Amino acid sequence: MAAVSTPIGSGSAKNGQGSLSESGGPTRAAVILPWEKPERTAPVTANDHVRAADARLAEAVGLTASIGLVVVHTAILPLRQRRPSTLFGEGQVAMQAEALSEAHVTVAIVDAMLSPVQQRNLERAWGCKVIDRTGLILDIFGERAATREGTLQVELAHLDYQRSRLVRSWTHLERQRGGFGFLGGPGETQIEADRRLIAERIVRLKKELEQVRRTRGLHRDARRRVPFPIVALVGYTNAGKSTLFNALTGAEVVARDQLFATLDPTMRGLRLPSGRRVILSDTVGFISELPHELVAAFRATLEEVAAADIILHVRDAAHPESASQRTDVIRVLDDMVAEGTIDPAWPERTIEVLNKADLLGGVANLPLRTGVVAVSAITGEGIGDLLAAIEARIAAGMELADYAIPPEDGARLAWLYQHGEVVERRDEDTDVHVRVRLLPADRARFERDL
Ligand SMILES: Nc1nc2c(ncn2[C@@H]2O[C@H](COP(=O)(O)OP(=O)(O)O)[C@@H](O)[C@H]2O)c(=O)[nH]1
Ligand SMILES: [Mg+2]
Repeated sequence: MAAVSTPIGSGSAKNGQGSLSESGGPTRAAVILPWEKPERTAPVTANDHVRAADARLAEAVGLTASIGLVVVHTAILPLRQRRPSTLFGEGQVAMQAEALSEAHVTVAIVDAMLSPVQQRNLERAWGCKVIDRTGLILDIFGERAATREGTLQVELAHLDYQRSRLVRSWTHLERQRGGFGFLGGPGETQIEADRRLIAERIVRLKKELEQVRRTRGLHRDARRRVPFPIVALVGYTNAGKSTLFNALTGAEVVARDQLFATLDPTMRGLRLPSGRRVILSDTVGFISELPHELVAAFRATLEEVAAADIILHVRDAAHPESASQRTDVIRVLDDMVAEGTIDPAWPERTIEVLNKADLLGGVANLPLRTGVVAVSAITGEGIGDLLAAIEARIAAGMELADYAIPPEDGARLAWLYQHGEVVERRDEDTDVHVRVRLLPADRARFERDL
């Protein structure tokens, strides 16, 4: 396979926009995928091989874009051997140096594990920051860890990674991006700390993590914060979760409500056809060949899923590895059952969403099974059916409850009308008797807190 080099938007770079990143604009990034020849005996055709490389590159581009970097250049570089000094061959390094500078790239993501030496040599040759796959993924997890446990877990994985690395300065990016992201560094103190300090910190983190684990329940902060059922999107990176998230909520006025304005940007309000409000929650995508040391950190980012009332398992139906991706997602959630981080009934509140139906000739071309809905987040086909399926799933999970409420307690009564379906009401002198259908979580909340 020949080297594929696709400068995206390099035209605009020539118009002087390349200095944007220095003046605080979006960071211009490149994504470079080293690609090894398949074994001669491997049961794949040359065509499969190219498709697999393209899919892998698309994943890396998606990951890079998800932390706000603007991808202006991509390349797939066939590897004949892994050179210890720079991973890539001399000619490849030189060609990329030219392309990167022409596209005014300030960060190059290499979609592989790099040794500290390779990373440093590439940074010198290319005159920009070089981040490897592990570093990129850690940054994504760092941005998305929402709970104490998640934050600790990600920091732990980062320190582990850092321990084997040379001290580096990240000040340029840190200034630009700020926040918690590890691309910008978890704080100068840790980056500059010597190995002994890092080791001490790891020991302390592990202790704290144990402490947090002992006290955690299945009830999550995110769940308590919002008064509506949560619908969480899970699935592989590039399956179309964010596109679906926008397709479902795009025209939603509710998003501008005070309540939703205070939620993080990965949560948004959505009104179902019946008028019921739910919260849609986008999550960190699954990543192919996740480095082993990042597995725990990844799972910690799935907490939102555990707390969700409905899980939408979004699949790229057109992906060459669609079936094995499906199995992976199910296995990870099942493992979380074993860990006690999600309840065993999760499949009952899950809807499988076969996305990208447009690439397979439309929704009608996809096999229909119960619990599965085919859609195209891009064309909008099937979205109505998906909304109906969410609605039906929520209704199926509801329980009937009877309450007697003093008439002066208008707030509690209003709460029941807002969160449930009042199926019967009898107003008597002393009490209002209502029979209401409620989600189990809402019922528990009403009986406990209200
Ligand atoms: N053809 C097609 N492309 C889609 C569809 N949904 C998403 N995509 C594309 O797939 C890529 C990844 O989508 P994204 O929503 O970022 O995936 P995420 O990583 O799961 O959030 C983007 O290039 C989308 O434009 C779809 O229904 N059809
Ligand atoms: Mg996304």
